[in-house]
Amino acid sequence: VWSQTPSSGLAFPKGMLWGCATAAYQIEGAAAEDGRGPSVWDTFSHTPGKTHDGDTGDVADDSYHRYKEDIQLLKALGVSTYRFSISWSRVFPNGTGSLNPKGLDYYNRVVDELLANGITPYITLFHWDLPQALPGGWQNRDTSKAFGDYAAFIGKHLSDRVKHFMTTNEFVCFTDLGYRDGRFAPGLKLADGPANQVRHHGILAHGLGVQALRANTPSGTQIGLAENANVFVPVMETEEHIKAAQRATRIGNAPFLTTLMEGKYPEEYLRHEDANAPKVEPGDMEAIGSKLDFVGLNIYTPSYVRADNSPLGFAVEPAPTSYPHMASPWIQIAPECLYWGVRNVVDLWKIPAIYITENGCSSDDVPNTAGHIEDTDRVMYLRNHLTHLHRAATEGYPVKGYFLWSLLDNFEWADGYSKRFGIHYVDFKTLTRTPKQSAEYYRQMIAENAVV
Ligand code: GBH
Repeated sequence: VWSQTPSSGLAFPKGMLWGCATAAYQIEGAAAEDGRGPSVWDTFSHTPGKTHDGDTGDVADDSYHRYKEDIQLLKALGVSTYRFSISWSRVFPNGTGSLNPKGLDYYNRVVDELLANGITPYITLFHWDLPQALPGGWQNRDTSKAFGDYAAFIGKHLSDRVKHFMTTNEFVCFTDLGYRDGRFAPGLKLADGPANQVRHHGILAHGLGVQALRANTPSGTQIGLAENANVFVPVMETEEHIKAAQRATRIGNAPFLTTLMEGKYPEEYLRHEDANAPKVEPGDMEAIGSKLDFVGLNIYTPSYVRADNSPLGFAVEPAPTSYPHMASPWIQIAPECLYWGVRNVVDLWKIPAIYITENGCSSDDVPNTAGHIEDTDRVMYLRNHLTHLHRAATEGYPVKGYFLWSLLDNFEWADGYSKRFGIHYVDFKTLTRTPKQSAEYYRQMIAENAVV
């Protein structure tokens, strides 16, 4: 129920969806319970030196046992939707082959509990926790096929109640960061050729996943993905720099979103990679270019770009060291990224529906003596980003919903528990959840359907 009288002038269009996002390995815990098989993130986090303080997702937020409590937190916020991911190896401990019925049961219970509380589930099939048992991981083309089979199974078993699916989350994080930089699981540092092949298997998995979902869900099921497209903000809002930002968006996302949207690798990318370009088999590009019902954008921070006379016609401006950032140094605060992130991709590719599938930030949250967490920096971050999203929505860009990252403090990958992204504070000793000031802010915003 949207209020008709927002206290600010910044009301969102009626029907705008508000939600929170999480991911399985970051919140569930119960890593070895009820037949779950290990994922590459279990292996990686248990390898000395790979995560902050050797933190692992063994317990995380224990949401596997506390999901009902977490759904009550969502309900108290008044959200209409919740984006969460399925742990592939909880359902198929070996990635392929035999089902773990208790794994599927868990997600059935989560979906039913959400629906009973009036919250619409949005499911991500893959948020980086690849089953460890799949030989060669994303280096092996068979993994893309295994993903298609897994997608078909989930589609078949959940689409009676779930109407929105995302195939994968953030290609660059499970391909380049895992296989080229080695900072994420599985921690490899491959050369360009094999690393580009890993990228190809990632987007192929998405494509096969879309095809499998289409074939195994009722028509009308909405299928998309969640992608951290690089966002380029023009240094000034003038025509030449706006065009430069668009060119940068196309080239700066070449092997991922651009290839999905155009159904082929851009010539510029193939020329640049030359002998290291990925090997493509017949049918791959057709799958990869599958039509999507929506594109989900995970947006935290952009790059500034200006027009220039170089062959590509743009230059990215590096941030000076004085540029302000949140608790995670990579989150440089540039709220316009929510506007330009949406505008650039819609102007380029005429996408019919956009969701912000993640936006949020880390903060050095510390409970005060009364136990309150006054995360005024997170509130500042949210208010300013939402103001720019409001601009996109009111200019007619098809923004359908917004998912705040994250519902809870959780396992922040290589940063372990040292970075808190939640609007609920989690005491990682007692696992108690406490709403932060930002939760109160978000609840009010949702109630008014307006920036407050
Ligand atoms: C998203 O990743 C993820 O989808 C989500 O799981 C995650 O919790 C959330 O955002 C917050 O991070 O430290 O300079 O080496 C965002 C993509 C990739 C951004 C890794 C930070 C490390 C930068 N992230 N990157 S640095």
